[in-house]
This record gives sequence, C-alpha cells and structure tokens, in this order.
Amino acid sequence: MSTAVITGINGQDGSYLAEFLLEKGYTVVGLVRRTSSEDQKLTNIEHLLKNQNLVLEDGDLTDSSSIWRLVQDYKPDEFYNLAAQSHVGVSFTSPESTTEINATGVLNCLEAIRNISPKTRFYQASTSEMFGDNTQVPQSEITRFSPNSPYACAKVYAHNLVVNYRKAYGLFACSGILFNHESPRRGEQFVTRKITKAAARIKLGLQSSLYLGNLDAQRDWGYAKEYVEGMWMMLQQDKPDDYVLATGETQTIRDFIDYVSEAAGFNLMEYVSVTSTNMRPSEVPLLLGDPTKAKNQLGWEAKTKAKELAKIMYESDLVKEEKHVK
Ligand code: NAP
Ligand code: G4F
Repeated sequence: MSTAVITGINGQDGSYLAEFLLEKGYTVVGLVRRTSSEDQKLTNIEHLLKNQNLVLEDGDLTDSSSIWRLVQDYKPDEFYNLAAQSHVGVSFTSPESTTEINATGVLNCLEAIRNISPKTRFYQASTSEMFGDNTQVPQSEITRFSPNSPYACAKVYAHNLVVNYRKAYGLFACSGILFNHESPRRGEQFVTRKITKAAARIKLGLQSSLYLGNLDAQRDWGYAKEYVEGMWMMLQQDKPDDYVLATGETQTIRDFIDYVSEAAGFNLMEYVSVTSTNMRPSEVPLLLGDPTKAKNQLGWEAKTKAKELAKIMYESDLVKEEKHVK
C-alpha cells in the first residue's frame, strides 16, 4: 500500500485529492494547522474522518521541524504540497506571511525530502497566476512568467526551486501549472463561489446585493475534482516534469454571472455593484491555458466547462442556503 502526504488537506483541492487517493487504496497523511477555535472546522474532509486509512497530523508549512518530522515518520511514496495562502487579493495585504508559506514553505518540504527521503515523489501546486500580465495566449509550459502579485511572485520562486531541486539533486519533483479550478468546496472569498452563494441567497430572499471588483478579467475555469487526478498522473510518469492543466477556454467574470443567472432563473447582474475595495492594486487580465502537453503525455483532459460548473456550484449553494430559511 502506498503512502501519500497531502499538505492543505482541508482545502478545496486537498479534500478531493484525499478522496481520490483513499479510493485508490493509499494511506493518506494530511497536514492540518492548529486553529485557536475549540472545534477545528475540517468541513471539506468531515466525511472522510472515519476512514482508517486517513491520518491527520498537526503542523505548519512555515515550521520546518513539523515538515521534517512528517517526512521522517512516514517516508511517504508521494508528497503533494497543496497548502498555501491561496488568495491573490490577500497577498497584497499580507505579503510577508504569503511569502513565508508559499515560497519558504516549499523550500522546507524540498529540504526535508532531499535529506530524509529522496525517493519521495513531490508535487508542487504551481499556478497560472505566474503568467501575470503576460497576455500572450494560450499560455503553456514555455510561456514567460510575469507575476503581478506577492502571491504570484512567491509561487514563481517555488516553481523555480522545484526545477532546481530536480536538476541539482535528481529529486522526482513536478509542478502542476494549474489554471483556476472551482467546485462547491471553493472558499467563499473567491469570485465564483462568492457569486454562486450570493445568487442562492438572493433567490431565497436572504440577501439583496452583491459587491464585486473587476468584472472584465478573464479566467480559464475548470472543475477541481477533475484536476486532482491530473496531479496524481504527474507523479506516475517515468520522469518528473511540469504540466499545464486547463480547459483551453476563457470567460470574463460577467460571463460567469450570466451562467449563474441562467441557472438561477433571474438576472443576477441587476444586484451587482462594483466597489473599489474589491479591486486589486495590480490585476491579471487574461488567463487561457494550453493543456496539450497534459493531454498528450498524461492522457488528462478537462471535461466540465465553466457554464456547467456555474450550475453545479449554484445548485449546491441553493441546497446549503435553504437550511437558513425557516
Ligand atoms: P485552499 O482551498 O485555500 O486550501 C489551502 C489549504 O492550505 C488550506 O487547507 C489551508 O489551511 C492550508 N494552509 C494555509 N497555510 C498553511 C500553512 N502555513 N501550513 C499548513 N497548511 C496551510 O486552496 P486550493 O484552492 O485547494 O488550492 C490548493 C493549492 O493549489 C494552493 O497551493 C493554491 O495556491 C494552488 N492553486 C490553486 C488553484 C485554484 O484555482 N484553486 C489554481 C492554481 C494553483 P487552513 O484551513 O488552516 O487555512
Ligand atoms: O476568484 P479569484 O480571487 O481568483 P484568482 O485571483 O484568479 O486566483 C485563483 O486562481 C489562481 C489560478 O489562476 C490560483 F493560483 C489562486 O490560488 C486562486 O485560486 O479572482 C478571479 C478574478 C480576479 O481577476 C479578481 O480581480 O475575479 C476578480 N474579481 C472581481 N470581483 C474578484 C472579485 N475576485 C474576488 N476574489 N472577489 C471579488 O469580489
């Protein structure tokens, strides 16, 4: 039986990956960081907590001793580093902690693996945000990075580090350059979920307005559940490499609002106001991925496109919000 470590297991991707690996018969070791609340909310993995092949360990990506202990204790076959301060907007207000987690945290993982368990295969959650304001599309593994936020700058550092540890030490280390992927488990501060949750609440009379920022940005949105399989596929190859995972289609935030309006049966745009507080100091205007390499070499392809995804997310939020209606 193989063992896999997942950092960020309670995040959107971590929870889907844990489900996927447990179904494949893996022992999954999930890293969770302690919170000060009495009952730690493990909402995304609540349904997995009784699984005997799932172990949770306390730790923090920025605390190298906790990462070294994890690698020492389990010497895992695979290590998926999904933990991050993943909100681009927040990285402008908390640039230092974002850098500690998203850049130095990755160094901590690679150093632990290099020193203790060099046979461990490593996956790094790289991102299309690294393309930043380079609007040359479609963006592929060879497109120039032009990061446009503290989040993206830290991710570029981590991405380069993975390439370097592969070359310098022969580690089996891969980066998935993933374009935006969403689901009903998406954090509520990200634009898609903010929109689908608000639409459900407006439909039920629980809310009357939705405040957003830049509606003209374009994103290549896929379904998170499908993307975690691509991560696993990268670690099953003969050689480590980096791959773009994307749908190959792009839409504006306005388009996404239209898709949700169609699913909800009313014009959500009538409730939207644009506020400067939701604008970022610098923006990533256009993301459109070229997933050809992943298709040809991994056999991976995105199936669910943005319109269907909007419907899935809206319907899930409607069920959740109905519980608040007497
Ligand atoms: P997410 O839902 O925000 O999950 C991130 C997880 O990381 C959370 O469970 C969080 O734990 C944990 N975490 C944060 N700081 C930590 C620390 N210092 N030590 C340990 N754990 C920590 O993000 P996601 O959407 O699943 O994304 C997964 C990864 O892919 C991230 O690295 C993200 O940057 C990257 N990525 C995401 C996308 C996307 O569209 N979703 C695209 C490209 C790349 P808490 O619950 O304690 O906060
Ligand atoms: O949903 P977002 O916050 O996602 P963003 O910035 O594209 O980042 C996500 O995808 C990246 C991959 O490309 C990941 F690396 C990253 O971890 C994260 O998962 O914003 C999408 C777009 C932006 O252009 C933003 O300015 O929507 C725009 N937007 C407009 N109004 C808004 C809002 N974004 C948020 N979060 N909230 C708004 O009210």
